[in-house]
Amino acid sequence: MLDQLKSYDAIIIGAGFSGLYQLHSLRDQLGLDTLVLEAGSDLGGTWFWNRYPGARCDSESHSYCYMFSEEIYKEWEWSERYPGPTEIRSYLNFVSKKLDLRKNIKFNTSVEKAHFIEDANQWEITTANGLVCRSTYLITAIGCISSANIPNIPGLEEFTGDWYHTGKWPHENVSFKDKRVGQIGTGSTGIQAAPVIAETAGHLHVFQRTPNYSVPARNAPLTKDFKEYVRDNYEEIKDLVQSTPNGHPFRISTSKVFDSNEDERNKVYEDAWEKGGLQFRATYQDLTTDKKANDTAADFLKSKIKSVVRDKKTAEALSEIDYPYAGKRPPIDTNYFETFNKENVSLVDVKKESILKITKDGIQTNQRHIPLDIIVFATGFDAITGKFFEMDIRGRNGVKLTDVWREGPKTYLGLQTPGFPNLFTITGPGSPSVLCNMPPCIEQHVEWISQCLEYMRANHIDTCEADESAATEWVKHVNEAAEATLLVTVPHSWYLGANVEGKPRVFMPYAGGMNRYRALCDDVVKKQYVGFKMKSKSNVINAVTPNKNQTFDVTNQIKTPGI
Ligand code: NA7
Repeated sequence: MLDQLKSYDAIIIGAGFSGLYQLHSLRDQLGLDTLVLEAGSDLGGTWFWNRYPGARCDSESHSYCYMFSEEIYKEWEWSERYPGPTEIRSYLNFVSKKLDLRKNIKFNTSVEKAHFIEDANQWEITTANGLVCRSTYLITAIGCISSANIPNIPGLEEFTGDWYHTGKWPHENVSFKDKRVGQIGTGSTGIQAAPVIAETAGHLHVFQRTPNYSVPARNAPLTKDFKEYVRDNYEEIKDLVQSTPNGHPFRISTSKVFDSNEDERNKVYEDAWEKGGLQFRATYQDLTTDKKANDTAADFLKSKIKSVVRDKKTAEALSEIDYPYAGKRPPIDTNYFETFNKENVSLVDVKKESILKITKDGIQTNQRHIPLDIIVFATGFDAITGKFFEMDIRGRNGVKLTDVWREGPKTYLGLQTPGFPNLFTITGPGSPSVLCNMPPCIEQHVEWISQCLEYMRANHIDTCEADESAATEWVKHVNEAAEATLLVTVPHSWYLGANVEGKPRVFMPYAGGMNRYRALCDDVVKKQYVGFKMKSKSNVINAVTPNKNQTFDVTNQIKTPGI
């Protein structure tokens, strides 16, 4: 209770990639009195919670890191092509030590309420452990996939075995040795987890509702040469990740699928398959916008599944995919399809054999009872907005964020919501976020927010708040950008909120590309924060409403989605 009603310049919620950099930026570059509140007992954000078997980042390590400091970039050496949670946490600890960040972070401190107090022009934050404090600026750094989605399957409370959600994995070792394990879910997480669980489980039943495409990750230790390349080419790598639509360290091809004949195409796909990773979707520029073009990649990937999986029925169930490749988040894997050739692994095709309930010792389908010792829910997240809704956030006049976002998140640039002054949302809905490699998105948002606060302080501005009409225009544009792609054609995608019962079906991330988005945000700054209301005391200093031509002139460039 030491901090009862203590006031800070800025409070940041979350100590993952975004919270840590935002802290450094506000405290060390702007000199603001800044506090970070973190629910976990240590830093790491996503990587604090996601410790499930096989967990690994799908972005390549040399781009899944901060680039704001050349010194930090060069001092750290990644060991593998794709880093796992332990290495990422070590990296974040290294950064935190170097910048002395821990002293401004309160761990085990989960924010329950954040209310804007109009008279004081401050946010009042209340935490689950009884802390109440205030700040002028409130910045959410809560991640996009941090609210676990545990499906409402009847009977879970009767299950006498152990069960886990991958996104809230215990910190102590979970042994699958000789156990009968049921894994529900075959998204990016399930596809990573199954091969590792199968290594020791007595039997693994993978419950699949929707089959998924996957490309081999081809993870490997980084060679000495590659490490040298990374150290020697900091500027070049940084320019690359900041200039691509998806924030990854590779360019999307400028060729279109039907510029090549079938043999040439198959060679391109084969090479990409061998190379592995998310680069597969960069093989042609129209893969994510043209269904016919996409079909060629989809057919190639389906044929790969059939060539790997020996049991015909299983291969059929794994490859009967009725949506475009990369229409949902495209997973990458290490021996996922090969795992189904193991004696101790079987696929339960939930489309044909539906789950009726969980019993005290297993899962009852419409055809049989499957006895289980452990259930693993790899069932994803209430993505992007879920974590916001776990908190009671109220803006002007006590208006609740849940009410403003009831029909879908309403933001301007994913950075602010009208009616919520001085609340900034790093990688918030309406920004590229999950369609991109996260660290470059985070850095762009952190730097934009810091620049905005610097501007406010230099100009004696007390509040910055998204203009209602700017937010309306932006939401329209977010939809427009998504509709130019195949992403909106997949009805069961979590980008659309379709995985959570009762969630509005609205495409949440910005699909116009990170490079495009960065330019738009820079343009807003150049135009003196057009679309944001900047107020000093009661005087409006700047309330420029964007006009479409001025701000969102993107029509011929939005067909470059991040994913
Ligand atoms: P995802 O991609 O949302 O995958 C969740 C999986 O769980 C998916 O296969 C779902 O099937 C399945 N699911 C969800 N509810 C059920 C029920 N009730 N019954 C059967 N199957 C179910 O989450 P991930 O954790 O894999 O990945 C999230 C992100 O984390 C990922 O994109 C990376 O950015 C990292 P569905 O497809 O909905 O039919």
